[in-house]
Amino acid sequence: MLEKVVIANRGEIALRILRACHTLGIRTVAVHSTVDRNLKHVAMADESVCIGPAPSADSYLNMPAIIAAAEVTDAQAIHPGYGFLSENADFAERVEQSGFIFIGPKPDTIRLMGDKVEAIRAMKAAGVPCVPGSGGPLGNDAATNIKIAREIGYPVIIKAAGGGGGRGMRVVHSEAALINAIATTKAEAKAAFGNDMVYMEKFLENPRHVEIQVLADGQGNAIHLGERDCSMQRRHQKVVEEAPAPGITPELREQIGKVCVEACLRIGYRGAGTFEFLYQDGRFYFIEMNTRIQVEHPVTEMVTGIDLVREQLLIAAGHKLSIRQSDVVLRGHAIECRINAEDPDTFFPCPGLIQHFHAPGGPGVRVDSHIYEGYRVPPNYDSMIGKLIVHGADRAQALARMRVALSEMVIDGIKTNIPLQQRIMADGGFCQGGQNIHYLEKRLAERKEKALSIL
Ligand code: MV4
Repeated sequence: MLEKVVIANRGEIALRILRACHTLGIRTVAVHSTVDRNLKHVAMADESVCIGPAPSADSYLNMPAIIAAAEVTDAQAIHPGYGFLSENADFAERVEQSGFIFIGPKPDTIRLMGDKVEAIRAMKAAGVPCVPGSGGPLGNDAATNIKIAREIGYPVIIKAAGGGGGRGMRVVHSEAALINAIATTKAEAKAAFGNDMVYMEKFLENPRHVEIQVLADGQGNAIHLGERDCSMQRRHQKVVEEAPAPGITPELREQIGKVCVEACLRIGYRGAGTFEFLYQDGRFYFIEMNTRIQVEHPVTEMVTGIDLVREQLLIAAGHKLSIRQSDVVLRGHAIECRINAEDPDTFFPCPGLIQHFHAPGGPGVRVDSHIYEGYRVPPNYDSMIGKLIVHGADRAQALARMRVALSEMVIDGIKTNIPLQQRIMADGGFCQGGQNIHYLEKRLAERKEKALSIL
């Protein structure tokens, strides 16, 4: 087993990784910025190293500082968590070149998935269903691009190869707007990612975001752990996630899961991974693969009983997968509400001092959070301060448990989005299940309209 792991992240996921390490008897090194000395996991870690000032660019994105921390503490491996350097192929490569284990896929796999054009090409070749599209980068010939769009059929979407997660995309509804849209998307992509490569897909108008969790050991074994529905989002930020996805039959799950497992084996995937699909009219369309542990991984853990971070650590230590596909049994339903330090109406971030904190509890209730009374949420990072996850025998029970848990949860001193989550858990459309990616934003716009007409 690994002996000592550097946790190259902060907040709730750093604490989550620390718990998985300690459960396996692995010692931990917390690396943190100056404003993060008071993080909960820093106090709990066996050792800690300050790696730089508050700005992420100088601390959590500071590759030499993180690798130096592994060197001075004589650690063996580095867990990147999510965000920050978690999907940076150059970082993974430098970690390996420095003699440490990067807890994640091989650098080349991360690089492949970071190039969305190449990722789609590889997945298509591996038999994964993709959105009808250009099947490669767009060239500079207008006539050719017009022809490609006509064949796909409008509306189309232009996406940056270096983008992902909603960055660098533009929907085009007519031929009149196509050439300009391609030029603008290319210019923006060049500025944002230093790469002006773009591709074209059919724009799906009302899809759901359904993603498949996989685990692979890079030694010829791979399994899938079913799907999550992450359609409840605002501005490409997920707000609520659940597993399983409402309406996905066991047959459909088995079919798409098998396809993902085959693709993992084909590309020699190692570690935890997520295949992101758009799901519309009963069909799955691959859009991207995430090569990290994801924020929403707990809903999969709750319905499968599998500790995904533990599995990441075991795979990194060179173990073969000990779970067979037939061991994976989905039980009940899980829902996750992201808890953000933000105004529930304006979504404006609200950092500050937490004066009182009461965590909810009871059967099937899980709180993944690093906050405590007296903790000050710094203004320098993402506003997510925790996740409330519930499990129930079915969706109705999970919903009921979430409503009670949200009503029990007290976070005083700062504004949080708990009131927003309470409204979502009471919303007719959400309670029905299976809403598409535009649902939340539509409901929020309606609410804003109503408020304006009253005042
Ligand atoms: C799309 C799409 C419709 N059609 N691709 C946004 C995030 C990035 N991962 C891909 N995204 C989309 N790609 C085609 N061909 C709609 C979106 C999209 C979206 C996807 C998932 C979750 C939320 C979304 C919100 C707006 C647009």
